[in-house]
Amino acid sequence: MQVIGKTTCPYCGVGCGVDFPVNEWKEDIRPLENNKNKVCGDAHHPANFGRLCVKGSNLIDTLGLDGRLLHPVVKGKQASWDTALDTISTKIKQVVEEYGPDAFAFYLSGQILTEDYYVANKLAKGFIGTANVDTNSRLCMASAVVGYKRAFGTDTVPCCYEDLEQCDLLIMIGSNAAWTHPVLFQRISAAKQKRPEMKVVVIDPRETATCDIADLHLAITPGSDALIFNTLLVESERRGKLDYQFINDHTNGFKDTVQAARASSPSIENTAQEAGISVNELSQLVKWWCQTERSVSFYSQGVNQSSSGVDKANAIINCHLATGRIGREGMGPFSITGQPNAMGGREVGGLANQLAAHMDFTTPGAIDLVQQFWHAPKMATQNGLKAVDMFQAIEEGKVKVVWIMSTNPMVSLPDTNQVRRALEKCELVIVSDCQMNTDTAAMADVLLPATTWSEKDGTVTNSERRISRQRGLLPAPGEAKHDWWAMCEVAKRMGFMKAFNYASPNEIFIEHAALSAFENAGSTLRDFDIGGLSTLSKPEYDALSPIQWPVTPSQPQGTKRMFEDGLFFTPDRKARFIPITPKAPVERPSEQWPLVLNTGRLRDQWHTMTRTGKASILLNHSEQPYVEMSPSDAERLAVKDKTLVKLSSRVGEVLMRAKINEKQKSGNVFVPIHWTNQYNSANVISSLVPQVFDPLSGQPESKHACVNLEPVECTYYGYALALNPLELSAFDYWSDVTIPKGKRYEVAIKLPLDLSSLVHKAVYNKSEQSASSGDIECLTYTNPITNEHRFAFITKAGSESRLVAAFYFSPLPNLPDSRWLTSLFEREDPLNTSERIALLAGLPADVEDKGDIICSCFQVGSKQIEASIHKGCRSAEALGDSLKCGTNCGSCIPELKALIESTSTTSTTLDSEELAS
Ligand SMILES: Nc1nc2c(c(=O)[nH]1)N[C@H]1C(S)=C(S)[C@@H](COP(=O)(O)OP(=O)(O)OC[C@H]3O[C@@H](n4cnc5c(=O)[nH]c(N)nc54)[C@H](O)[C@@H]3O)O[C@H]1N2
Ligand SMILES: Nc1nc2c(c(=O)[nH]1)N[C@H]1C(S)=C(S)[C@@H](COP(=O)(O)OP(=O)(O)OC[C@H]3O[C@@H](n4cnc5c(=O)[nH]c(N)nc54)[C@H](O)[C@@H]3O)O[C@H]1N2
Ligand code: SF4
Ligand SMILES: [Mo]
Repeated sequence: MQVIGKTTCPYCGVGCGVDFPVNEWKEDIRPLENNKNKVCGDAHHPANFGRLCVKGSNLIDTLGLDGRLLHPVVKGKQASWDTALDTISTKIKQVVEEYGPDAFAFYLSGQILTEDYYVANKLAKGFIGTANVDTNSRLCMASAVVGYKRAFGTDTVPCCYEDLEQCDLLIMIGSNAAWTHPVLFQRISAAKQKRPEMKVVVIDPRETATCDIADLHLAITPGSDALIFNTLLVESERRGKLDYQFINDHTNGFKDTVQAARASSPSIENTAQEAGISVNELSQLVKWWCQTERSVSFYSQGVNQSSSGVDKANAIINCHLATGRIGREGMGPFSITGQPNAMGGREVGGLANQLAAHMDFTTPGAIDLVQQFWHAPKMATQNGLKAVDMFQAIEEGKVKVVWIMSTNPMVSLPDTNQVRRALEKCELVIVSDCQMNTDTAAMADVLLPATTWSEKDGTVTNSERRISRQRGLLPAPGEAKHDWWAMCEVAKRMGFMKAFNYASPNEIFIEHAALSAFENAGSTLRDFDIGGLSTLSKPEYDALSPIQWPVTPSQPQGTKRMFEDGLFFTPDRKARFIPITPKAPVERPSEQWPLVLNTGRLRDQWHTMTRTGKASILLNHSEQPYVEMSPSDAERLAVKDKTLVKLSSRVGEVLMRAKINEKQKSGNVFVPIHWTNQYNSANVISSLVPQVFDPLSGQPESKHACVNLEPVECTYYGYALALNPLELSAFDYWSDVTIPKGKRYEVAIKLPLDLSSLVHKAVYNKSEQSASSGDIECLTYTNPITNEHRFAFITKAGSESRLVAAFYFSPLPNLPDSRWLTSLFEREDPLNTSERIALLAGLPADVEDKGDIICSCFQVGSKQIEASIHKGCRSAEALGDSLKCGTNCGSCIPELKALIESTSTTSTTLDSEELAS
């Protein structure tokens, strides 16, 4: 009988419940290869009701131990936990004594559990005495937090997921939820299919997969969101749609706010022109907004990651307050969270400008209250350093010890060259990670092996305030330990025995819950109150069902929606309007840096790929980084599709492949954020983003940098496949594309080199395990007309020959499909004669070239889909019936629809690169 463990997905803030097949796993053995049991969506979890997206469905493929950090490392050498913990605690004590508590800093993550966060926050703010506790949520949620706090006096998401299904108008601002919150997007799509009268508007400079369900897409000039919402406010007033009762009874500051809105957005015509959209488009949004009571504004990084992100958030919230569309079914300003536990961090107070449990340093009496609760010897008394400031202070030598936990700032902070300089300068860099080789781990003095998803035990809070359990179902591999444990051990070594003597995450959680209710006057002072969970026994905690905070004696089953009573958490309990004067992004295009760089996410990768990069299936959708540009920019700059280009800004430069897309606005380019130096020859896109941030929230403007783009002449494009890792330093560009077995790289070479010596160097430099060159035969093929070159290295042993490595080069970037070659590494039996011949062609005549994989779940490629469309499949459902694509997680449905549209209007072109073998 199969035992199913219930846990929560470790990726996005939707927070889906996951059913995990537990008894397929044995102590220390991970039968990944034989494990046919996939994880499934938990049918009873209120976030997903059984659905999972493609990242969630493939979780098991990311659990292999390859690349896992399995023991502590101190100064490059394997060490015991004792040595590592002593090194850390001794150094923290020393710098704190010598330079004061602010010489220490934690840089945490919205991906640690609430219990981890709580321990870090307590140790730093109550025992070491510094508020230098910041997190990657600064790059993610900080503007949304400040927006809510300015308006409501508290950091509170008023809505719940049902509101997205119940509304009649959904405005999605700077969110590509089809790729970034896929299960929620599917819930929205299903609701819209049921009630086609429900309107969806997408506000995004790019036409994304999310536009698939949009009735209206406003492709605004980047950064012009606040103008649009000021217009909605002005027009709501002009058309008599304001809720004066609500404004009078429950808010302050309306008059100044509407005046500021009138000043910036005097007319629809004016705003349309400034925002780069048509008057008709904007009029349509205004009309729908004015006539639709049940409206939700759903916003994400296109709003937050801006130098005026807080103002954008308040411009949105103002419109909801003015129309009284908050605290009721199907309405409200809904900031969607990115990470699985960014919300938990916010609840704990794990940001440098928060104290604890929804209390700030400036909240009257809060420091004393927390000190009393923690019995804390040394309270921090004022805000600490926010992420970017923290890394600047490290470079300036003010912060001397930094403990980085569950985040990869060498990839994700803006201006990663600055981050490198800072970490090089820092006296002790501690990195807690589950993976050994990350760009940040490479900078560490002490590496601590962390347990990760499926091993960790604790809670996370999703975007609708719902607290769910992540459960430890697998044993910790090697010497990996829980993050909370490592911090408690350091705290104890620093002399704080009693306060950090937790035996389990349950003990930490109930303390956190008790603090939330401590002297909270029945939750009237602070809305974050989970006092109702403060007495959970271990079995109760282990069995905890998903529940939305607040959880109090009066709301023991949790709380779906906030502010239903119109009472906010300001001193007079009224919400505040904030007058907004829209500001343009800081960097302006110039002659030297003429293009606007926008960065964001892809459907199948998670951040810096340390986990999703392990699953070959998840690399099929996008194999390598690219810069997406409009056809007119490409023509003007003489850039051809798939060729190599150089992108540069005032702080860095990268090389990547061009992807020409008519959905990209001209003057704007888009680059995915995921690739790191572990997977690619130096293409970290954040190295181009300068450290510009919102002065109120400290959140970087990661969606708007100014860059130059130029073509890079290449003599050859190609790919390399090998059983063992290749030495690729002689290649100008390479990208590692994970395959089930062996290695595959996409490569490019600028100068004409001797290809034969290049490939021999690549194979022999590093593959000591492989047979010596005497046992390996190199087959070659050159086409003098097309200037294509192919090399296949096979073991010589006659009929037993197997593929060791293969290289394909062409002056053009279109190469034959390598899937068949890749599959040879997975095979048991040796190559037969016709296969040996086919090696140099890339594909035997009887194997189908599927094209780019569109449906990851069923591995269906674009060429198969196009063929079916030509045979008459004219809907996603029809394609699903014939090829199964889109019938599992549904993430590819927007792309299927796009293919139907493009294939139906254009005739297919034959791939000129296909070889007659
Ligand atoms: N597949 C996948 N899903 C993820 C993640 C992942 O790594 N991979 N990460 C998770 C995390 S932590 C986060 S924070 C979320 C982020 O989720 P999203 O915010 O949905 O994702 P992004 O791709 O960062 O950006 C969203 C959109 O903002 C647009 N944008 C850029 N500038 C502007 C502007 O000025 N105005 C407006 N209105 N839009 C603009 C971009 O074109 C982009 O399409 O995703 C979460 N989900
Ligand atoms: N240019 C640009 N930059 C961006 C963004 C953008 O849109 N554009 N988006 C920003 C946003 S919204 C975000 S959220 C960040 C994300 O950026 P990061 O936080 O830097 O990215 P991750 O890859 O999620 O890093 C998580 C790390 O934690 C490790 N890990 C996983 N589980 C555990 C665990 O349980 N314990 C420990 N100790 N480690 C663990 C992983 O292996 C990985 O190394 O990027 C930000 N940077
Ligand atoms: S939508 Fe996908 S990534 Fe997000 S929590 Fe659900 S399964 Fe995980
Ligand atoms: Mo994020």
